Formats: sequence, structure tokens, C-alpha cells
Amino acid sequence: KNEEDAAHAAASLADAGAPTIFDKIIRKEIPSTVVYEDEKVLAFRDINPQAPVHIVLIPKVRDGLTQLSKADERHKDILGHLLCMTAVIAKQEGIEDGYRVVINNGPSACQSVYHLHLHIIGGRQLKWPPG
Ligand code: IU
Repeated sequence: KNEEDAAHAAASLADAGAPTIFDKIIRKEIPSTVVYEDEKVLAFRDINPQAPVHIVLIPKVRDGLTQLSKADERHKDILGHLLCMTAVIAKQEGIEDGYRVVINNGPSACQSVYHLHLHIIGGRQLKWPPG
């Protein structure tokens, strides 16, 4: 369907080195509500939140990491840092009692932006399995 075609096109462009919308968010060319930032990562509120708390956490440098399945040895440090920061952000957001960390990988998983990102979702009772 259309969304899946768009995702395939977005993936190809990003893999060829084209910037994504997240580059503009990182450079603050597009406004976002930043909730956490350090030299390596940026976390901001999702513009289309799926729960009372919905944060997108991204590496500031993509370095080929358009999606999780592209990860290799050189990404171990940033991946570890991203995962560790989810707990810091969850605590800051007051959802440490329970939250979900999601990485959509590829068109069939509804990945739309091809710059690796973690969703941190909480603030309501989450259901399992997700849709
Ligand atoms: P996905 O896993 O690729 O589907 O997640 C991309 C997310 O980025 C999605 O939840 C969007 O709502 C969110 N987002 C955003 O927060 N700001 C934007 O400008 C764009 C997408 I485009």
C-alpha cells in the first residue's frame, strides 16, 4: 500500500545518504520540544503521540544507522548510550513505573523516518501485544 511504498522510497534515499526530517530537528531548523539532549543524542516529544508520554530518542549523527538492522560493530557505543538514556528520560518524565521502548525496523514495521530512533511510550496502561 501507499505508506509502505513511501517507506521503501524513504529507506532508499536515506541509505544513499540523503538527510531526513530528523537532521532538521537536530539542527533546530524545525522546532521540537526537546526533553533531553547531550553531545551524542537528542530526545523530543513525538508530534503524533500514541500515549500521554511519547518521546523520540535519536543519535545526533546517523553514521549509516538508517534502521536498527544496519547496526554493526561501530555502532555499539551509541546503541548502548541510547538504551541507557531511556531510563533517565523515563524517570524525568515520571513514567518509571512502566513504559515501552520501541524501535520500528523497516516498512513492514511502520518505520517512516530512516534515521534510527527509539520510541519511549508511557503514561497509560499499555497493552500487549502491540498492534
Ligand atoms: P517511525 O518509527 O519511523 O514510524 O517513527 C517516526 C516518528 O517520528 C513518528 O512517531 C512521528 O510521529 C514522529 N515524527 C515527529 O515527531 N516529528 C516529525 O517531524 C516527524 C515525525 I516527519
